[in-house]
Amino acid sequence: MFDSPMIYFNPAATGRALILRSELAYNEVHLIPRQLAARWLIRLFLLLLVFFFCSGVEPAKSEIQNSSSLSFLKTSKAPISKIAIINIFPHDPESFTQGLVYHQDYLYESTGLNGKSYLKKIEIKSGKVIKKVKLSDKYFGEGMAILDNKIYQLTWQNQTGFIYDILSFRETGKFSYHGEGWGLTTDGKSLILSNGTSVVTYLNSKTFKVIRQINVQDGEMPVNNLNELEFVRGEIWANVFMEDVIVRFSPQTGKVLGWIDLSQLNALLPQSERRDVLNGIAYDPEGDRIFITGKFWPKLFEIRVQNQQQH
Ligand SMILES: [Ca+2]
Repeated sequence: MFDSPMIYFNPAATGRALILRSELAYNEVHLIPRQLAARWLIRLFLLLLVFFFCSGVEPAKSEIQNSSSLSFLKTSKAPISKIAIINIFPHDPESFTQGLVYHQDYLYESTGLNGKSYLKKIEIKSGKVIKKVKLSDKYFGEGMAILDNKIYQLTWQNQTGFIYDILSFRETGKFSYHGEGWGLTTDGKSLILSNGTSVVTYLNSKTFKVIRQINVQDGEMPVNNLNELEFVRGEIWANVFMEDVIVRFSPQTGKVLGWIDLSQLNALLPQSERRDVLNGIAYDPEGDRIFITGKFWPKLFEIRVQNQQQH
């Protein structure tokens, strides 16, 4: 039987705890050093256990950490591009960014985490939120797209999407889809959805029926963990979850056309554990601008993709 440190955290058991504590003090002076050391090791283990469970409130997607190396690109035959940074704008460090879209001078952002999921309209230069809607706590916001003056927003595991009027942010409908929702974009006709695998699904934007699916492959290698999406100059771009890269692929075949290495942004971001992964691509077709951010990032980057480097 252990003298669990948890007993001291229970206010309802204060009296009992005091008795236990005095028994504990008595026992400690009568224990031989080896027993005492074992007991303190057990307590340390329990404390670490408590700390582990208390800190484990992030969703599964952000719990999985790995070394964000680009080593998997070494086997790729597709070209890899570096970036140039054109501008840096403020971004809300409380935003767990899941979807980012540019539309008529503003950015629109969907954020995740239960109880912290929003749809926001944002002024680019200041980062100021012009309009926002909060999702019910049971929903974990995911990717979003704008089509025909409607905003479509996915949720992670609820298999429920929301439709909003772009001007009023009034919810005008819901839709369902199979499996998880991660990223969302549009080619101007269909909704295009990722689900964390290498498969991208085209949905009819009226009936929400599956039109077709493509498998994103670099040669023979499927590209898994496809996350936030953006339709850019006739290509689809996707954040690869937990990697500092964007993959560019054909909307018709899923064939990888190239990679964009964003690892240089790391040096410009806070080196704190809270800052999460790269996620968020928005394209301004009128100005040919590309905006990039990440989960809990305090900055939004306007970038230009530089000439492709061959292996
Ligand atoms: Ca996007």
